[in-house]
Amino acid sequence: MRIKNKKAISTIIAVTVAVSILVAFSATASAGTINVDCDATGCVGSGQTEPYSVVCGTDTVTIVPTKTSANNQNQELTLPENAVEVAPGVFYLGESMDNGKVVEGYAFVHYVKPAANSNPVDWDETVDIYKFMFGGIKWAETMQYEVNIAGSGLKKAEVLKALGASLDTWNDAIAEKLSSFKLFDKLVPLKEDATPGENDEHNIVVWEDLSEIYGANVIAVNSFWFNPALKVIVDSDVVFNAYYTWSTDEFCDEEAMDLQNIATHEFGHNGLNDLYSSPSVALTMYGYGDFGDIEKRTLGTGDISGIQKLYGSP
Ligand SMILES: [Ca+2]
Ligand SMILES: [Ca+2]
Ligand SMILES: [Zn+2]
Repeated sequence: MRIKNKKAISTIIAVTVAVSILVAFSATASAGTINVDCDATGCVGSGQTEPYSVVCGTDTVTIVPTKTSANNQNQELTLPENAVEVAPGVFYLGESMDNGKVVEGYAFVHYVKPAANSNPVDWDETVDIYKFMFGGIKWAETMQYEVNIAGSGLKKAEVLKALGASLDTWNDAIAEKLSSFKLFDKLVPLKEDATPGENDEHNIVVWEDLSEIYGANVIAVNSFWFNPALKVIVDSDVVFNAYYTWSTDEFCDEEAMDLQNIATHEFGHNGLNDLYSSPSVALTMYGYGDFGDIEKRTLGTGDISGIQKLYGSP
C-alpha cells in the first residue's frame, strides 16, 4: 500500500465553492448548518462557520471539525475573477485572443487525496486508462516552461533537476513511439514578471502560497489556454502551493510533497486529463496528490498510451 494519507486527513479543509451537483445532501453540525454538495469524486461544504472535513458515503455524509490555524479561518476557494467551476476542480477562465483567434482558458485545481477516497486499493500501473482534455487538445509545436523557484524552499539546481526529469519522462514516452515531435524544450529561468493563469506567451512554473486563496488542501493549480476550433494548446501555467514542504530527495518524506511526482502529473496536462476512477489510482494522471508519494514520477500504462496517442507517430 503506497498511499500515505495520515497527514492528508489532518489537513483537509472544507472549502466553500459552487460545484456541479450530481447528488445534494444537507447536513447539520453543532457549530451551525452546513450545506454539503456531493458527487462521485467528493464533497464540499458551504455555510460553515469554521473549517470542516466532509466525508461522503453512498447516502450519508459525515462532517468532522478540522483543526484550525490562524491563517485558514473562513477559507474560501476563489479563482481569478470570472472563473466558473464547471466540474469539480475544473474552472472556466473565459475567453482571450491569441494571434487573432479566440482561445478559452481553464484551470485544474489539484487537491490532497480526500479521506473518503483513501480506502486501500491494489496498486496496478498496468491499467490502460487515459482521458484527453477537451476532445484531444495539444501543442502544435515544442513548448517551453519558464521557472521561478522563489517560494519553493528548494535550491535552484534541485528544482531544475526534478522538473527536468518530469519533462524528460513525457518526452521519452513520446520518443518511444518513434515520433520526431518533441513536446518539451529544456527549462529556462522566468524571463520577466508573469502572472500565472494568463494567456501571455509565457508558460510559467511558480510557487505561491495558495492556502489562503484556494484552501490548504490544494497542492497545485494548472491553468491552460487553447483554441477550441483548432484543438491547439497555446499557454500552460503551473502554480505549486508554497504552503507545503516540497522535496527533491530520492525518497520523499511523509510530511512533504515530492516535486518530481507532482510536476510529472501537472506536465501531463499538456493533453491528458485527470483521472478519478479507483482503477487509475496508480497512474500519473490520477487526479489527487499525496504526501510522500513518488509513484507518479514514472508513467503507468495508461499515461504512456495516452501521450503516445496524442503526440506519437500513428
Ligand atoms: Ca501564461
Ligand atoms: Ca508510476
Ligand atoms: Zn491534474
